[in-house]
Amino acid sequence: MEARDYIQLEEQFGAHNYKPLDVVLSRGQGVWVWDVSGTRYLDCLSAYSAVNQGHCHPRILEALIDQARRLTLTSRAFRNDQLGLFYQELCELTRSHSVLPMNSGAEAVETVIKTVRKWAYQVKGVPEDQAEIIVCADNFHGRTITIVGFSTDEGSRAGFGPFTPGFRIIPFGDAGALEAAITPHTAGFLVEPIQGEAGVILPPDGFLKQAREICTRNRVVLILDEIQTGLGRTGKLLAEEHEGIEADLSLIGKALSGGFYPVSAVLSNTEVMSVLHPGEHGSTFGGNPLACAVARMALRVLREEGMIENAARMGEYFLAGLRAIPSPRIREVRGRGLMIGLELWPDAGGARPYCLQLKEKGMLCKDTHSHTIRIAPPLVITRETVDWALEQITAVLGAGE
Ligand code: IF1
Repeated sequence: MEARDYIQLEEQFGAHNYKPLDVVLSRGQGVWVWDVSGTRYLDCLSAYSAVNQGHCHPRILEALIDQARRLTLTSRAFRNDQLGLFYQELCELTRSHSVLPMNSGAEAVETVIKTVRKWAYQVKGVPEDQAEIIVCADNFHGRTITIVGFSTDEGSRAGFGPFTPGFRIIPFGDAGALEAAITPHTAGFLVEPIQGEAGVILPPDGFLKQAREICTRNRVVLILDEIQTGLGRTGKLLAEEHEGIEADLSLIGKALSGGFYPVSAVLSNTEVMSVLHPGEHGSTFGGNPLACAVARMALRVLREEGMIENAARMGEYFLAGLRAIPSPRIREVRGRGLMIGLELWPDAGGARPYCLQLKEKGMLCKDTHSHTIRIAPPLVITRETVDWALEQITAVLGAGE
């Protein structure tokens, strides 16, 4: 079969909730992926930071196969020999007090919404059904009805109402607005340390530290959504480390499995999660032995193979290289570690045409919010490969033409 045959099947039988580039991938290894015709591409999306460890990491693959031969799913009606070890290793690594394992990132977000609401009623004394959670404009936290209900992106929410009440929206990065939005009913503040989908938007320096102080002073649970920024992407294990703070609850997912399996988790370093009692929350696959075995190895290779430090070094090098490209099209280069956004001037005609040109040069990038090209390769990228990528980007976006 040719690429067009696979595309035709997708178009004929699939829901049309995506408009992907017409590249049909069949193999991945490290930072590289190959399409069905054998053409090689540098993956500059990493499945939105789910493949931080590189495609098909051999040690994670081995852990997957080994566990899959023994036991994949027990339900939480019974215990298994991987869950406790996963809890212990994850808590030690993130200095967390406890963990609640789920599957998708959105499920982790929904879990934290339920948890902080219950904490507000049972511990903070907020009147029943009056809890409020503050979120930021231009957020992206997933695709469930509750989550898109507090999105400010019309494309994510139009036609899906009615929505879940109990959310207040403030401008991203505005500590004064956060303070002003807090009421006696405020349960939590949910925020991405860097807004990924919004176009790799960094908050003003010190914002997270201010948010930490404001939340502590007002007894508001600080929840950091690190599903995309976490697990080495920004050059630290968790992005919160750049500001030397600790969230009350942190959400991780995506690279928690190195791209092999849906695994997410709510990390708690306070008593907040103790409001949950047996039978009040869960999921069929949450905390299954296969997920835990894969996640344990995904976390292990991240540390043992120096991927977090490499992300910091290569990110700094990549950002400097991008900022040195003489280009009338590039408005701003933003990012931290290997979470990079290349914003183009509106008159450049949008980011997607350049993503198509980069694809012809052997690089797979994704545009976001029309004018920004995301650059987020697996954290194992080498300096030579970054140099090669900079050459392609210069050829497509540089001062020529
Ligand atoms: C799609 C976007 C990124 C996330 C943060 C929670 C979730 C995500 C910070 C939910 C998921 C994914 C969803 C995926 C594309 C991708 C995405 F473009 F949609 F917005 F990364 F920016 N918090 N992001 O980034 O996790 O339920 O997906 O496991 O919907 O196509 P999930």
